[in-house]
Amino acid sequence: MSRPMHDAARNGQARLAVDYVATDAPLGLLRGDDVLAVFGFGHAAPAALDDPRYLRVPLEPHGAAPFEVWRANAPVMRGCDDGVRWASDGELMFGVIEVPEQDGDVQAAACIAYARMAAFTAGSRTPHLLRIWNYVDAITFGEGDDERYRAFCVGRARGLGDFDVRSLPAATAIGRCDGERVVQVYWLSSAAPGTPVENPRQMSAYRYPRQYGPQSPSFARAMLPPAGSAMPLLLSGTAAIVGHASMHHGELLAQLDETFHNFDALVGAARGHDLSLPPRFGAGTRLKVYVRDRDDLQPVADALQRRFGDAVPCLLLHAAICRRELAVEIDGVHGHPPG
Ligand code: 3EB
Repeated sequence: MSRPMHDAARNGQARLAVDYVATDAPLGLLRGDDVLAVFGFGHAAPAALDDPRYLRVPLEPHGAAPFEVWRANAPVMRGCDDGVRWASDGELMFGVIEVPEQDGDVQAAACIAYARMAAFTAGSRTPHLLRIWNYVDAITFGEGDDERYRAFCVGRARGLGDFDVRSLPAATAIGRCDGERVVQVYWLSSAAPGTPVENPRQMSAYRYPRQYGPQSPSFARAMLPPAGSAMPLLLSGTAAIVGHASMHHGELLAQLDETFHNFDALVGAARGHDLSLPPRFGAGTRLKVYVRDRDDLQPVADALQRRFGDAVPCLLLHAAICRRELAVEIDGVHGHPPG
């Protein structure tokens, strides 16, 4: 027997809608009892709103500064336990952990954050990690294996403990630019497992060769949501990397084009699992575009306007990419246009 859509919550079906909302009154965004998370960006956004569902990401937006809103199934429960701020509708969990670095030890802070996240999610109704965002200050500071991104990768893997690379979540790891040495990790996990997707144009990050550090980065290129859920494909941070090599050093717009070639291939691979996914980015896509140099923000905004017009909501953020030669990185979600 088929059930009507509004029974989704009782049906055990995950639902997630991601939107960018312009408002002067973010508190109002938290009023909905289907709201799983709200994100503000940059110094103008409130630092806190006395609600674990709200998080400020310390990256400055370019131009309009919307809030990002995640809606799930009502009712959403929430709390703060074991150093974790969380919200959950029983099918999906949003969680956030912020760990200050002791004496700049990013490896130790990442290890603590990941061990805490792993323990918290494993003990919850929503143990399957779908997607993780990592914000680390001064991410390319330090030389060789002392580079802070490499140290972060070591701490992340240690904190995760034993894991199978074939079930790693999708992820973003980006440099915050505010000088606060706090490792900020937030995630989306679910009651039912998703399906990780790799990119045929890119080597799996967890197989990167030794030249990129002692611990290869622990993430999948994308995550398909649990079968039967009303959720978009979750796209990891994607840049102008082909195989394992960075392309187009010093060529901003060529890097942007290469990044979209990578997305075409990634969405193609995801469509191998779910042919109903639109082959092209459109009204069901949301992109967060991370740009390293302030002076590149407007050229990237112009290029996105030429490529998509207003068809694809994009949020531009000033942020450091974890390889110095990469000028731009993009993540987001991709699904069906709102019906
Ligand atoms: C790359 O493709 C670019 O370490 O979690 C993208 C997404 C990148 C996630 C991570 C790193 C991470 O390797 C960098």
